[in-house]
Amino acid sequence: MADLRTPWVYLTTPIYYVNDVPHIGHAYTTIAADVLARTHRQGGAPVFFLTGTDEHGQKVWQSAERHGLSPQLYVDRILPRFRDLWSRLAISNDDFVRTTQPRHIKGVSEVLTRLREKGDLYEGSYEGWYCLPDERFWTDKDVENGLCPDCHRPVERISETNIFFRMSRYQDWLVSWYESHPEAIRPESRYNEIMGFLKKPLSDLCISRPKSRVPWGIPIPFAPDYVTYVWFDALLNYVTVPWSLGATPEEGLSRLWPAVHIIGKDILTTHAVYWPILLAALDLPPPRLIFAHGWWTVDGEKMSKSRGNVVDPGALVDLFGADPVRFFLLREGQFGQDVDFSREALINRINRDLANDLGNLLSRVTAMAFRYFPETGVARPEAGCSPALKEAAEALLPQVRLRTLSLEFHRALQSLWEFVAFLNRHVDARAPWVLARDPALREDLSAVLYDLLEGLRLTGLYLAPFMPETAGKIMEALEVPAGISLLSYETHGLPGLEALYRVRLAGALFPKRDAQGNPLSEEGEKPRKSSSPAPGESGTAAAAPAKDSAPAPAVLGEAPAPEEPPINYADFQKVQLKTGVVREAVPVPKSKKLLRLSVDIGEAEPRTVVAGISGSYSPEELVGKTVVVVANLTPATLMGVTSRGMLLAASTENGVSLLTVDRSAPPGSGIK
Ligand code: ME8
Repeated sequence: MADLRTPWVYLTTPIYYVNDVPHIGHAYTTIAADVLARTHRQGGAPVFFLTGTDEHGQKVWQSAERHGLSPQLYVDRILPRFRDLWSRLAISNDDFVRTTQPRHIKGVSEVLTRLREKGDLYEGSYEGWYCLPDERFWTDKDVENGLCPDCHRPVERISETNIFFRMSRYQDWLVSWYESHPEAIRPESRYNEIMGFLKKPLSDLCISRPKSRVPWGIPIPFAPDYVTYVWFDALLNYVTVPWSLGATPEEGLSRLWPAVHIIGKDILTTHAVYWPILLAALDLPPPRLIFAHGWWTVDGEKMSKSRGNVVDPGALVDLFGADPVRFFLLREGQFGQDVDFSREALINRINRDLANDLGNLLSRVTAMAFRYFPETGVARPEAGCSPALKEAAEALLPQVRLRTLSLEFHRALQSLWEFVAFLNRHVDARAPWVLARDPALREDLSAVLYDLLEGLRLTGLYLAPFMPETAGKIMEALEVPAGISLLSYETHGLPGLEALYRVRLAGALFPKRDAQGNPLSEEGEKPRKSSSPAPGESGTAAAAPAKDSAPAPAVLGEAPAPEEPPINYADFQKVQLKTGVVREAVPVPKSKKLLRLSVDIGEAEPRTVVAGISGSYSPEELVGKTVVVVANLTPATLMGVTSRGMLLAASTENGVSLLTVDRSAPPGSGIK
């Protein structure tokens, strides 16, 4: 076989059936491919990213019938739902294939002719079971209790003459190819699944359907009574498009081939068995990589129309915007494993990761730069950025890219958020507002702000493939020349690159959301009036209650409920409040909410404090933070750890927000 390997990155998604509208599963695959495409482009590689729609076959034909439309009119009407969604989700595909396009039909006819000439097709009669939803045949030994072994829906008995592709001929070749290329199917569990499947003898593939039964398909040039089987037609899109791009098919393909196919686990067999065999029959090398990701369920259940729980990505974009949806889908689960969707999880991610960690950072830092250096801007110090920033950037940011390139999207985002946490700690630890009070410390103040602005620029650069619009807004606030997607890691990834920052004030990047997902006004972010948080909420005073999930104690500082008598000042003085600095934070084993903190409150040894805040804070972001501790509370043992203090925090609809001090105060300062 010709070796057609090139530096091009050719990326594909499945082409989706247009018998229904798109849902989050479709969006998931397409967003993942988009992030990969954008990351390659920022790395300087030429990319061809293809997605599209699968428009033939019995399912589409039957949907059209149900709607009283011709199949062509029907698919033309559904198509904009996909196209519009991709444009609203900022999908940067280079081409969009429809299997009803003349270029694709021409390519499929060409393949059929070539295979026939090669002797890989034959006419045979078939009697067996047929699964309509999967559009595939099964033998007696496959079918149990009249159900499809794949989707478990009823199968029909069918007997007909058809055209077959000699797939079995290539089985030994495929097995030995996979044996020497175990990296060709990812994750590894899917590779093992296919190797297991290939232990059984392969049947030949029936690639036609009689027109009398399925009239909606690509005609077979040498068999006028038949149309092409929809899967055979669909798989070929990955070559018919590049074929159509060159002066000759070979020239068009030779730039791009072989492709990286990102698919869901449901269509692994067609892609990892039928497809490479079809390619081999066409004398083309197998795909570079087939990555089969996991399945989205909704609140723990399969997504289906009959359950009425299909999540519409368009509605999510309407409410939350494209970037939060893109971020959530790739951050929430491991690509390759199944993931569960819940609105609550989405809102938590928006409030915590996006609004608190990233949005607040940008608005705080730009506000300070704007306020303290309105005339001159923040210039790069002579020595460049600090070694601390350099070290954090060099340790974490290349991981973002490497992990994305190996399709470990959630880990890539974890690394990026570790960098954001580092920047937040830098703000707390260097307290620019304290430096700003002393004119002698002006240079220090400028250097700290420069670090933070550079950190934000680098965050924007590495965030761009995941959240292009947000990255653009960050760059706009920093007044870095626009065109973020054109910025490359190589030339723009160095910490200390920008000479001067004249920032603009950044508005809130992400408004916080209430439980329904509606944006919260400042008002809405005030603590609720109830004096005891709902069960399961982390609670306001952050010392954990006796059990992990029990309600937390009442909120300190809230107005007492009317029936409670007021306390006098002497009562209040009984509570010993002190500032503390968190030195260490680790999860309490087997607990969902508890963190074990080591808090320096100015005593000989730091105190161990157990706090039910892990739903709202990650351990890393706590280290270095100044907190307010109730120091004279009777010790309590929680999940086997004795807590000698309690942290104060405000309770919001979406978790807790720790109390801290407005200006720096040494550990152990008294609070009145
Ligand atoms: O199978 N979770 O099209 P299709 C995650 N036309 N991903 C999901 C998902 C879910 N719950 N549901 C769907 C077809 N997907 C054929 C493909 S390719 C030559 C022909 C995604 O509209 C996932 O990528 O049923 C899955 O493989 C694809 O949508 C199936 O889309």
